[in-house]
Amino acid sequence: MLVTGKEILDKAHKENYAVGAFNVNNMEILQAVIAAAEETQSPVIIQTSEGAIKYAGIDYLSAMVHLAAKKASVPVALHLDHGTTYETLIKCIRNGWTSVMFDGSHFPLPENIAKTKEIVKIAHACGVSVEAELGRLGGIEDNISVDEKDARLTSPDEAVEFVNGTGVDYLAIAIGTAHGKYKGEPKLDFERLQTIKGLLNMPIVLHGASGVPEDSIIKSTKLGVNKINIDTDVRVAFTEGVKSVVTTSDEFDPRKICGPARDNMKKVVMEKMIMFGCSGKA
Ligand code: TD4
Ligand code: ZN
Ligand code: CA
Repeated sequence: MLVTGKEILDKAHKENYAVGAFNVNNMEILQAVIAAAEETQSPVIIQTSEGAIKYAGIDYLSAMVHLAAKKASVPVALHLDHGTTYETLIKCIRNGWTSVMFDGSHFPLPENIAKTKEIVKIAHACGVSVEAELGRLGGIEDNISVDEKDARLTSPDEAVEFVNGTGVDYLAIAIGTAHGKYKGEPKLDFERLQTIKGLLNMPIVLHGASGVPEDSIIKSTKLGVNKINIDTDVRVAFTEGVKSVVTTSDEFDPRKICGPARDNMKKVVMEKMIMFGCSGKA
């Protein structure tokens, strides 16, 4: 069933576990994530970046995810990941997204607060939940590229000011993770996480979680992370699945190439759900 992000994450916050938010760009990824959620009885957040919307089309994504959610035996939220413009945010709200992220993390704090507050007003009037980000993650995505030297960990004082000033439902914080693949092993600032969670007492979001070692993930869920974004690890699972066919045969049936990729993604997503502590929480 389709639910809001807030419904899923308030429960996770209260019961102290994290829910996976997986980036979806096509039917196979969506089916893999939903199948993993059903098999582990996990609530799940399907998220689409602006790049995904550009690639697949907002109407296709909306129709696919609404169908998947309707058929699913677990709670499913449809979330916009790293929304940067009013245009995208309003379009997603109108197309049935139940959660949106406004990423104003590159603006100075007062501007980020003013813009986010406006989004919250509109989204909440439509029954849609809002995520925002404070601090800056390093790493590269299609629309977002942040040099390591510009990455900045979240200040606890600013986090309080930001949440009080905007009314967001959950906050993404920077504690040392980065988008994309890591060169070395990421070191997370758990003390900062603990401080922020204590001050805010609301759902906290961790971006860039692919490639973060299992013990760090488990520790961060214990300290109050409730939404964990995964993209790269699913991309890799897809590609490995495709390669396992195309490098070992002359196969040219897309179903026989994408099928194993879908199975491989499902396996990886199930592992994440169990690691995050959300299996059985549907
Ligand atoms: O927010 N995300 C996912 C970012 C996806 C960007 O997609 P585009 O290329 O379409 O812009 C995360 O926090 C996931 O980070 P990870 O390290 O798991 O990839
Ligand atoms: Zn992100
Ligand atoms: Ca990463």
